[in-house]
Amino acid sequence: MKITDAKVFVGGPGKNYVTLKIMTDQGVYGLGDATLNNRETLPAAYLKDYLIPNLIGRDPRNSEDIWQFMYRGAYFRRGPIAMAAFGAIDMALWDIKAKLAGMPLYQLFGGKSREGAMVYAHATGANLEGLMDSIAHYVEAGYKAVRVQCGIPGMPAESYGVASAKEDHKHFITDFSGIRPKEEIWDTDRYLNYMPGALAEIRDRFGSELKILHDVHHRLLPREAAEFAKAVEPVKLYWLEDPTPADDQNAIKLIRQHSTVPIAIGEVFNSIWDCQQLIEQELIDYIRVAVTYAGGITHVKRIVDLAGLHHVKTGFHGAPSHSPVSMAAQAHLNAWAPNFGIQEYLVLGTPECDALFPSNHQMINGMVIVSDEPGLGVDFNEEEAQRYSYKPGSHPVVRLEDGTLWNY
Ligand code: KDG
Ligand code: MG
Repeated sequence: MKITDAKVFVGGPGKNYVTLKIMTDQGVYGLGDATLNNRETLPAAYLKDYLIPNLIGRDPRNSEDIWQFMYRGAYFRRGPIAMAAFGAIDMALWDIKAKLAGMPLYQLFGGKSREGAMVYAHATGANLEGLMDSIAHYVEAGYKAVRVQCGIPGMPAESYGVASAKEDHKHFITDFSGIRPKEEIWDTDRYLNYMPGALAEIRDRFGSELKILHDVHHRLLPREAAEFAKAVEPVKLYWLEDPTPADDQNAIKLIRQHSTVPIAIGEVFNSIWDCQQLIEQELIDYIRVAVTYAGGITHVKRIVDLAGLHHVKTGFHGAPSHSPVSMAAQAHLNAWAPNFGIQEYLVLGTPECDALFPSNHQMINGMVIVSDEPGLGVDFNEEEAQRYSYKPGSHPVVRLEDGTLWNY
């Protein structure tokens, strides 16, 4: 069996999904997602210029050897661009393998460990009142877990995870007016003064059952994060995400020494080596990697197994930049993983997205029910894809009030 061709498409409804399709001499094809948010053309170029020419003629069933060839063969290892490109190829090869076996992908990992995988939605408000409405919206829709972000009094409205108006419970990261980023202002003191009380009010309003998550989005210094984690301990968060930038992983020790709040980190990690210290030293409770940026199923499965040895559960990244292809790959891992925790879930099933990526994965009452079709269980409509093309866009950047550049 041989790989005969592979194509890369960049575009999508309001997105720049990077979709890979690998064709074989037996008519079976596989799909992968290499969408690296706001840098989409780079993994696409890596795929087109270096990887696809090296795939033609190889046996697609040898996914491990192909993974090692891409990783070890590159010499310059790791990095989100390369790992996103490897990830797409790896997903497509597992898709082909499971289609050949005539089984849903989770069967190749060891079958299902659960019937449905709990997800969390993003509730958001320009202020606390708006956030309360947004949480109520998701609770009524059946979600058991909700991430909560709101505007901070005295801080400019535009901030990570915060809806600028009552935008149907949504917030947007990418600005498609061009590649020059918008700037947002961050004020740590205002955040530290306001957010613990706001979280306590949310807990009071919604009671003890709701799983409440909160994303600090890398904004605090270690001591500030420890203060915050201590202050929010009575709220019993499901998790506190990215309290500090995880470049300095020792910093998490300080937070651990001061608080038992569960910590979730890893959405910007792209290799098991990024995760190793936090997992082995048991400094986190949830690992947030995504199959898209972390080398695909082959590599993420290794991370999940390492995490399992240290009581760390999964909480895969599922921001709206992930296409239904990588979300399907994660749905299969979530169905299998013995140490599954929760899945971030924002593929908001628009008719345009469903037409581009038809699939039978379902979301019922805040749970993803994995498709039983052979392979990843998601298809790609190439005719629909012709409607879309790459749109330049960017993440905002963040500055402190005095102009100092800060962590987005
Ligand atoms: O592209 C950046 C986003 O993926 C990130 O900001 C989303 O923090 C995020 C989250 O938790 O979904
Ligand atoms: Mg996050």
